[in-house]
Amino acid sequence: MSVVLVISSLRRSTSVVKSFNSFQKLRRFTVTTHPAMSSMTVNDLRPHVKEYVLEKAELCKPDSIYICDGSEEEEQQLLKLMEEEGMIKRLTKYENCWLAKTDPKDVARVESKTVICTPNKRDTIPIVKEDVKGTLGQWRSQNELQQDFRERFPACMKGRKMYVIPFSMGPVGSPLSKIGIQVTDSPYVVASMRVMTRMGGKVLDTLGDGEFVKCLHSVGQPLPMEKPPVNNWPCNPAKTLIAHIPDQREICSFGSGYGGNSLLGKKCFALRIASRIAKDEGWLAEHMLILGITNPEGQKKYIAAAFPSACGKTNLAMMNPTLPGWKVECVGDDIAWMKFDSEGKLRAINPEAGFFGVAPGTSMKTNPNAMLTIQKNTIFTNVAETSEGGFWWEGLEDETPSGLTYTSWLDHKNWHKDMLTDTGKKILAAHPNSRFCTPASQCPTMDPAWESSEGVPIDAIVFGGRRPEGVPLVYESFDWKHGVFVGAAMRSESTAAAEHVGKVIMHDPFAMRPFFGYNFGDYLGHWLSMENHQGAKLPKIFHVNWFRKSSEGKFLWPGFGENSRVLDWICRRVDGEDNSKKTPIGLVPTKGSINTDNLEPVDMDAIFDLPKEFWEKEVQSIRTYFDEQVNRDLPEEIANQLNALEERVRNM
Ligand code: TSX
Ligand code: MN
Repeated sequence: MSVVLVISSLRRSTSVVKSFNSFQKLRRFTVTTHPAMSSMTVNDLRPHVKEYVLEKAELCKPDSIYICDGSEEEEQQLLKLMEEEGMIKRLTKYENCWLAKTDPKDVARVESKTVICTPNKRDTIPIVKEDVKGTLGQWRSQNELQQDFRERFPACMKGRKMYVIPFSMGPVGSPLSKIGIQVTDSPYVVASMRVMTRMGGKVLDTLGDGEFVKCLHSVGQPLPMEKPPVNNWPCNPAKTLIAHIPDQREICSFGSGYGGNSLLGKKCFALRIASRIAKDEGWLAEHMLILGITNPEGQKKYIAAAFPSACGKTNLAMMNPTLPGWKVECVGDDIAWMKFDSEGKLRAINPEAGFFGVAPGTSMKTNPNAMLTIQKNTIFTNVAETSEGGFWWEGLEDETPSGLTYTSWLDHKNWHKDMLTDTGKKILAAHPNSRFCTPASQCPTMDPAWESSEGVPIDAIVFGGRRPEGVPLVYESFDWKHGVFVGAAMRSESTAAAEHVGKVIMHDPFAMRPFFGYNFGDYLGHWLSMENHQGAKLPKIFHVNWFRKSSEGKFLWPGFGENSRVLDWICRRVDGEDNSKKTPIGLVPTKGSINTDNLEPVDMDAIFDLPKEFWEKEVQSIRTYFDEQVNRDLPEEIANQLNALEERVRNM
């Protein structure tokens, strides 16, 4: 029967499901409520929600079903329960802060096990060139996915409680928001979803009989387990699978409890499924921070910016500008949903309610506002702990009192920075992908409009990358089409996955490479089509690079709060100031138009130098990438943009 249900969930028709008497199904589960917790039962759910929940309960066979109300008391009960089970531990130095340590096999998103299922492969990914491995997502056929599900979900929640999480991505009731229902057998996921989304009964009221994104999650370890879980973190790495069925607005995730794989509102819904919904409905779901910036005259603008990992996106979103009289406020640090309003202005919301940020590198020096945010009500994952009951990670060396001892994320007691493994490798205190999960409302610089239901008006879109060579501090695209090309051609330095390989400059178009919900060629077509929107007043598009290095290998730009000098120039471009000059790659600041008052000496000539040989190679790399990965799905307009760039570089 479970198999039938899985199959039915893959087809549009739900008649098979509907033929079951939902009362009969309901009888098989204890529908109890925890004392002092939600009093809602499955019977209180609207028919279409109840049907989804019971379908998944019938499949996964949990011992009981619990409907989350999102209350403070519920959160406390769950945290207490996890503490008793040894899954989390209180960080006693702070108020309501917790530390979870995962099974070391479950520490990151797993791209190789993330798939999208559509009737045709080409709906999901471009047809790659012969003998090339595609890197723009992974397609799974309906038949294969049915088989995958049959091997995973039946009875996977035996002995566990199934939690039902009604959640809103975006302010509850906003016309830009969307609702999801996640069922999960992980209390860690419930507690984290309460931080990251708006969760609870109010969402169900707003949903009414409307559509919701279906989210199924299981850690994939029915009870009793054959072996006890590592770190009291049940998961099933061998069978991990994160599957998206965009036609059905459905996500099914198995085997991993780690954030990106299990907090389904974030990457799975707000980026992959939402980008597909956005294409269908004529808006944009992007991997972008949103910030508000006010100049000394009190004029405010909003900027949306896309950066690949390790570029300091959260740091920029929460930045304190060094330019006197300027103010930066945070709307969001990861995802932007953007839609034209009736005036043709692009308006953005942050669909999230919290920050799930990388911990290492975060400090009072790099991001004081993040440090202030995480002092209470925060769930930490895979960080180290101090003898004071505080958190610790690489990057906090200069900000910790002496005389403390440390326990590493892997439970090395008396950890110290010179500890080595048997094979001579450095032992880190915190996992490099360790996280804080913290309410956005606690950030001291949240924008007054961060929860506005109409969204904030976007004046500029910024793309960026970590580019040690050749790419100037900032440039503006000639027009919208060129701007879309700049997004498509994004690259960034990252540590290669393979060992012994140094740093490589990876292509990461729109910082969306792991998150496209449909064919990247069609995505480019959708971006290009924004120009045809009736009365569209499109934002200007820029590219920035905080990471250019001198020939001696030193960073040329001080970065962090000094980046406000670049944002100032961008704001004046938006206001139409004549402060740019044309180059082969775009419009760059005229000499002296970037405010360098009271800035340490900086080699502006080096920061804006455009070496011809570098750009010849860059054009080649972009061409090879487009040929291999996007192939015939590359819109002609983008191919034309590349040819035009090549021609301009030839004449440099
Ligand atoms: O986040 C960063 N930003 C954006 C800040 C708003 N980082 C950290 C990146 C890792 C996530 C940066 N690192 C930035 C930056 O603008 N720039 C750099 C490079 C850099 C690092 C250190 C110094 C200067 C530049 N200087 C000293 O350490 C003294
Ligand atoms: Mn992200």
